[in-house]
Amino acid sequence: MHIRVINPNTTSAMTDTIGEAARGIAAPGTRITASQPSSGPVSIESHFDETISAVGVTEEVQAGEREATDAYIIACFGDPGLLAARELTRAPVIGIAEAAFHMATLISTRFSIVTTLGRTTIIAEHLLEQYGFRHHCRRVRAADIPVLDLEENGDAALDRIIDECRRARDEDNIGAIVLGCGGMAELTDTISNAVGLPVVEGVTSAVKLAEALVGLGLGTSKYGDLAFPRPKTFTGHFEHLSRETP
Ligand code: 2AL
Repeated sequence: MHIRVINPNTTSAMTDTIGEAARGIAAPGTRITASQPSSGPVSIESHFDETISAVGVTEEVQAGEREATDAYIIACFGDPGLLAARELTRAPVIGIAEAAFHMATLISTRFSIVTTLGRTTIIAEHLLEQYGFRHHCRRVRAADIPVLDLEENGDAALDRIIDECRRARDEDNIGAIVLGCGGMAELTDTISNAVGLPVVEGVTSAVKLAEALVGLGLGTSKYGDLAFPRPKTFTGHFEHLSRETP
């Protein structure tokens, strides 16, 4: 089984972290390719960053389609480009936010999310609404760290995340914590040990869900809205995406 894990930002150190976390949890027969767009933001912490990064995500899926790829993971907590990516392949495509939400509801009645910057909490809140998980989540919290601090100031970032997770444990009446950034992929055990609650992380959750879907023979439905996009003309910067109408 070959899973392509796409880091939607262009920081290769974070792509490496994500790839290592995915390989660390994958079943023996699973091969992980970790990739990132060639262009785009170095971190994703705004609506603008998300929109631009989604184009890169679709390009990475198209690259995956040129080789044998059994499943895709979008390893940013806003799941940028998720539905567009699903239109481009028959393989399953899993976002790390939706993966973590599903896993957390299987082991707890209520969870809180601990993410990076305060301004990104609205992105997680929108996804909770969109995916139907709003009533499972007590609170979306921020450790108030820029995404790249996870790579550049790892120890200080970890301390702030643990502090916020302890506040969530003590104040939110929850059973589990969801980590809200792809760059937190390797912190699960450390945080769980420090906080004493189950900690759910999206990259590792998505790998296990992808393996389950592929094992079940399930891929993205090509009926209805997730069918391949209709061929059409694209102009200007996106002209290369044009396809002839059959
Ligand atoms: C993210 C993420 O997972 N990767 C990134 O660059 N930005 N989202 C977040 N809330 O920190």
